[in-house]
Amino acid sequence: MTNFNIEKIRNDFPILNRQVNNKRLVYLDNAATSQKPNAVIQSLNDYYTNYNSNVHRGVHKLSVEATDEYENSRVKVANFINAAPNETIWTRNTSESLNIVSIGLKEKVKPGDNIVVSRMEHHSNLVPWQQLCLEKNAELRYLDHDLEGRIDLSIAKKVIDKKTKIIAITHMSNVLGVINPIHELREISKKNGTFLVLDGAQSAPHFSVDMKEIDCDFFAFSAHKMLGPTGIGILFGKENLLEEMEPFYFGGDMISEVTYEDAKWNDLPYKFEAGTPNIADAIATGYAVDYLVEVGMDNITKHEDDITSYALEKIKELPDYNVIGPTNMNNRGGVISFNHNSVHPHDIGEILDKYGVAIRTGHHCAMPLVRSYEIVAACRASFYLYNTYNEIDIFIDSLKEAVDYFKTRNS
Ligand code: 7TS
Repeated sequence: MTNFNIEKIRNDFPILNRQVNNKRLVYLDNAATSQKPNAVIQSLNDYYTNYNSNVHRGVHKLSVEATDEYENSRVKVANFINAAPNETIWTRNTSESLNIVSIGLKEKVKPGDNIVVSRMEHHSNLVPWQQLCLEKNAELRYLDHDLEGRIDLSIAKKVIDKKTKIIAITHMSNVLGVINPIHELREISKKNGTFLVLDGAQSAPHFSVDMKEIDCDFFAFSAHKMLGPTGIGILFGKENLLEEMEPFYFGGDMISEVTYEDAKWNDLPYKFEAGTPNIADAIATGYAVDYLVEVGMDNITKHEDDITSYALEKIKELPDYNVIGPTNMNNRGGVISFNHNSVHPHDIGEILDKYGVAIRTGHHCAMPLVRSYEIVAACRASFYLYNTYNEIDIFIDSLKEAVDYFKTRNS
């Protein structure tokens, strides 16, 4: 694997040297947010130290520099997903991106229509559609999946019909780790003339996504899950659809002309970017993208597949632990949810923390999904480019220790 040097990569992330409870940090909560390399941290410092200024306004040097960096970063993100810069809108996060789409498509949905989602959506890609259906007296329909999270396409063909206006689905589940069959769903959506909205929060950081190839109408993701800062997200939308859509926020920068009576909207993408944007974090996102491109998305996917497969086999060997989601590597990413038969997920999470191992426990913002497995919470380990086999070994050993701890305590 060219350019994939795990030691070098780890050296680029200062936080990975941190001690937690006198142990070296093993960070396995990447689905929640990723760590940041020096290049991203330094770009924030550089902006505030050397050229902090507002964008699209002044003719002075600092404003020109800030505007150039800000727009250059948009081009980097657009290239990263193979889209045009004017189809690449800065938002706050995936949640905001999806809300903008749901509000923008509101007028397309009439009483009696339906919107189709999967049963594994993060609340960000469920609640906006639920609310839209309630408001419009439309029906929210679900795509069923099997125990491992595989969507049944034969059922999907029946659920999606001519009354379906929107299919909104996660590209990869943040709980099950399953990668959904979006190409097949695109075909079904085309036959029925529906919009396809993808939640790319867990896909864009981990494998290469190409808007032209996927051919979705909208795609939402967050910089903080792909080595970038918090507070900045991206919404891709096809140009003709964004042109048609009404803006969500009104104010500075999103207008081309204002009179006392009315206003005209600015060109794309500015129509959707009211007010002073999150300049520093948008710029830093460009440096995150540079980093991912330099390492190579295919190398990252391969590395994650290798360690996920290793971790999956090890968890499966542990007595009384059960994997929730696919138990093989077909169409799955580096997220593994699991539980123990008798120890509560929060207790496991706390014991792991004593070993410096950070995992997430809870409902993972997918309450209906977690409940459908007749559990209230799950443990989740999620991996990224800087995780190592050695870290997986530490994680697995600490899972054993957690059970031993509770057995001894309760005996
Ligand atoms: N969609 C998916 C699939 C996600 O995993 C998340 C965040 C979001 C949307 C929302 O992203 P945000 O940046 O707007 O918050 N997922 C998680 C998680 O799994 N644990 O913490 C956040």
